[in-house]
Amino acid sequence: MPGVEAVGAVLRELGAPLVVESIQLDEVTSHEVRVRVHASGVCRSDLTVAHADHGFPLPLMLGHEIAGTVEAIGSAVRGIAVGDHVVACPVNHCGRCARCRNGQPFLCHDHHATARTSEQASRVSVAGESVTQFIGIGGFADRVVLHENLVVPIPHEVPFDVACLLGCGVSTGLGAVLNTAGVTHGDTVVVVGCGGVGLNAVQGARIAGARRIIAIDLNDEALRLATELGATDVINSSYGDPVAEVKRVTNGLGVTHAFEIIGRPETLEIALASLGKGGSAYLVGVQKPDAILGIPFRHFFDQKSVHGVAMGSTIPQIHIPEYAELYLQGRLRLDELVANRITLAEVNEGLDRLRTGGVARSVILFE
Ligand code: PAD
Ligand code: ZN
Repeated sequence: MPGVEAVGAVLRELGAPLVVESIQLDEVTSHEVRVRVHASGVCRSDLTVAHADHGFPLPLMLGHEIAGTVEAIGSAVRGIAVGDHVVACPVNHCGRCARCRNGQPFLCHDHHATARTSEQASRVSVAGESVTQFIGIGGFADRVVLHENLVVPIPHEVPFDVACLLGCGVSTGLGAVLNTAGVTHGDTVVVVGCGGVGLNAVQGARIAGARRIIAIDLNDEALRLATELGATDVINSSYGDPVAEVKRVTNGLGVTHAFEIIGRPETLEIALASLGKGGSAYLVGVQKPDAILGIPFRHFFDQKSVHGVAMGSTIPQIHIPEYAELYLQGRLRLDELVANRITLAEVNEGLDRLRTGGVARSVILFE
């Protein structure tokens, strides 16, 4: 098979370090795009999937926050050209089903439509062995082939090392607040968990004009960044009862919207208990699919609700260019979110840093 040589970090065994090796990419088919990757963010979801079985066959190419330059396009690709600067967004969507046509590609009925079929050659392989691309991207590599629906052109002025964050961490955090919840001026917001995603929920609340933005975390550095990005109040929940503090700050009323961005029953409980009557909680954090949350019944007497959040209800082709524009205007802050710039060889250290409670992101830069 004629193809393209590349280098990527492959997960061969759950819990084991990723192995940097030569990979082979198949030629693009009609609806695919090949991207020369310049920057790839290391997200908590990569770490989660590297350590527990989430149903992705091994060997697996992790990574899904990429920015780069288009090198090749398939014959049917429209609106993306060779030389474009692009980011990838893992909202796998067919573009044709009722949900997609209704402006909800993040709920697509046929999200496998962006994958190759079992009759086709794998997009990525190592010495003839197929490698799974995590959520259709597999971005810990210097080149990727992916479906055009996951590729969004951005202005050349946005540097690659921050642009990569637009595809997942930024669009999930910002989108949960702006799109899923539709927070508006006058609303009061709690964000529980101010990491790579949560800090963007804080920024989303600032951009939406929320009256009060209360950031909760265990880590003072995360809370310092939250203040820089727009939190009006911060609470370190390791020092006391965060809910009592939220009630104090809101004159006993509780907030209108609370975002859980960790994925734990006890932090969802903080979010729900922080709400005032009729308030809405949004569960952004991810757990294994069969995990049980155990929500006390009392919350529902006050007409509180809990909503799931799929990728911040992002419509990639609409929202990502919007977020890039906000960045160029200085209204969306991205530079503060990148804590470390590393090489592909250091990918395991980047993942470890998430585990040991580091703040903000590591971004892999390619030559
Ligand atoms: P992160 O590790 O960068 O941030 C997590 C933050 O939570 C850190 O600042 C921690 O200090 C803080 N934290 C941890 N435990 C507690 C606690 N008990 N109380 C208070 N604070 C705590 O992760 P991230 O921001 O990259 O991702 C957050 C979650 O969002 C994670 O579960 C990830 O898988 C999920 C996610 N969801 C979607 C989606 O579409 N729903 C998309 C992308 C990521
Ligand atoms: Zn669809």
